Amino acid sequence: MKKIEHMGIAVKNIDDANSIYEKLLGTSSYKTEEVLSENVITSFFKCGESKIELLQATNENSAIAKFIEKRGEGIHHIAFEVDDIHAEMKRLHNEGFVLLNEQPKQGADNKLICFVHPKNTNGVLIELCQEIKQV
Ligand code: CMX
Repeated sequence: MKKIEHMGIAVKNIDDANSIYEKLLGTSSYKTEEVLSENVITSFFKCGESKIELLQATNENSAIAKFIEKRGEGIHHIAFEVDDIHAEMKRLHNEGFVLLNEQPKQGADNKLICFVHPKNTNGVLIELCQEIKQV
């Protein structure tokens, strides 16, 4: 794992949350993106080498909607940047972690991603992400 790439924060309203995080971080969101496969709208802020990702559900089937219903708004996941997501997935699987997808999938912000179930990571949802290199 190279570094914490971003922290994901589940929010009820992305516009309201954008205003709060713009004030907090002293900078504007550099990207807003809907991820259809995850049923979310995301907004990204740069903070030094790391990022903050705000996540709003687009429908009730979204993991974000379920999370907010159960636990309220707050930190939803920590994402670690990796060089080789296939190798890291294999390593974590062999270590006994439960991966939530068998193959990496396309996530927001030009990344291949894979989630690790929070039940084996002390209650924290972990994301692996690898930058998709443009050829
Ligand atoms: N962090 C910590 N715990 C979480 C969690 C999270 N983000 N989401 C759910 N949980 C906990 C719940 O509180 C619940 O705990 P208890 O059993 O103690 O009550 C348990 O996990 C099961 O919760 P659930 O509501 O029944 O949810 P599911 O089991 O259906 O799904 C999870 C949980 C993590 C498997 C699912 O949310 C998932 O697949 N997440 C990965 C995908 C995702 O989060 N996508 C949205 C973000 C996409 C992006 O970043 O672009």
